[in-house]
Amino acid sequence: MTTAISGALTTRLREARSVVAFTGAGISVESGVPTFRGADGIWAKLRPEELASMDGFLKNPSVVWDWYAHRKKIISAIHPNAGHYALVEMEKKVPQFAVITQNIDNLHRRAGSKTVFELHGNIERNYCMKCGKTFTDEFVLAVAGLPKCDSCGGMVRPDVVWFGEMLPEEEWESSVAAAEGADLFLSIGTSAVVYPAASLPLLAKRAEAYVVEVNPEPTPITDKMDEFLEGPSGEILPMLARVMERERGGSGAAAHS
Ligand code: BV8
Ligand code: ZN
Repeated sequence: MTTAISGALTTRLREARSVVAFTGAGISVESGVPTFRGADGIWAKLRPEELASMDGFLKNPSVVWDWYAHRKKIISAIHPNAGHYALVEMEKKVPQFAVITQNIDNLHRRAGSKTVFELHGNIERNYCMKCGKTFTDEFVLAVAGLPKCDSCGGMVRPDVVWFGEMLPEEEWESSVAAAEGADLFLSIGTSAVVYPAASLPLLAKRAEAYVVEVNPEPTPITDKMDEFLEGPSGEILPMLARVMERERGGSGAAAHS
């Protein structure tokens, strides 16, 4: 694991007024959430892109629902980890801080992050595809078989973005603005292969942010980063938060005023 960080990063941790943390499945691994490409069980034979798509749902609604019910149960039984909490600490010290996540596991909010842009939705929300009525997990997990809307009989689906579907406009616009305004951009635990989300680190780089990747393995964007911190986010992010605390002399949030 990388332990040393550059002077340039130390300076940004001390002086950055706008910081973005862009996260993928890797930040939740140490909480026990399998990565997206690490699907286990009966679903391992199907490509995630097949399961997480309208075609896949219409072709095999019960297979797709069982996959989401399985993931809902895993996620409701686990907790945020030190990586999530380190971002909460950093948010308290920086005037403008945003978490942009591809994760649907709601762990950033559960850790206490305030500004969170969910690009691909949230697995704890569900809605009727015909009338749009929303449903809790209690409702959808209580019914045997496929959950149906109790007012129009329509099919209920998780409120996540499937492949081939547009991202929620407001979340996307806010994420682009945050990336373009960042002094420091952290790309954490993502393989950076799913678009348009994967374009954000490069967008920030073009807008002259200092871009840093945190991952135990290199990714397709590593060679375009200013710095690569090799290791698990649950260890590296607390280290960065400590450096920020030390460099900012324990001063509380200069901003948020
Ligand atoms: C769209 C929600 C407009 C559902 C998800 C341009 C080029 C090529 C293809 C496209 C393109 N534009 C659009 C496409 C198509 C497609 C796409 O990108 N396909 C890919 C596969 C090539 N994009 C779309 O369809 C998007 N919509 O473009 O609409 C449109 C419409 C019609 C036609 C054209 C365009 C919608 C994409 C959103 C899909 N929904 N999730 C659900 O979760 O069920 S995507 C899902 O997969 C996640 O949200 C995430 O985005 C992605 C998984 O990636 P990661 O999170 O990075 O996870 P992964 O497992 O891959 O990697 C984990 C990483 O963690 C690894 O690097 C590992 O080393 C690291 N790691 C492991 N342990 C740790 C760690 N890191 C730190 N600490 C550790 N301990
Ligand atoms: Zn309905």
